[in-house]
Amino acid sequence: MKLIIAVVQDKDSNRLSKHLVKKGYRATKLASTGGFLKEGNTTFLIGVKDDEINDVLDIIQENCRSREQTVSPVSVMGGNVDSYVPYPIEVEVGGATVFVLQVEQFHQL
Ligand code: 2BA
Repeated sequence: MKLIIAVVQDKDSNRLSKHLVKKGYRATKLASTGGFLKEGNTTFLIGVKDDEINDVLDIIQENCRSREQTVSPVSVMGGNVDSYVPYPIEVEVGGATVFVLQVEQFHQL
């Protein structure tokens, strides 16, 4: 068994969870915050059998888009005067950042 951890943009999270449920996959959604932008995103925990990984990765890829985001200097640097950059910057966020971990044990007690 594997645990897929996927960080996705909030805008994609409802569509992704709908498609996961439709295909019979169980997932937990956690409200999370990106360390760089300090904005909300959604982290999915998805426990799957080894042979289901590629199918779930496809579902994630189909339902998560990458977007350009303009970030104001203050929100990036958290208002730190020493590291202040006086112009906005563009970053490309997502589709999804995905980790696949080996699960040692799985219990539902
Ligand atoms: P954030 O940390 O808020 O990052 C948002 C986007 O800002 C990133 O998009 C990337 O394009 C840019 N970015 C992040 N750190 C940067 C840096 N040090 N310098 C320049 N640009 C930077 P993504 O790479 O698609 O990441 C989207 C979200 O996925 C991240 O939000 C974070 O919540 C998560 N994530 C990405 N890589 C991760 C990692 N290695 N470990 C844990 N979470 C990660």
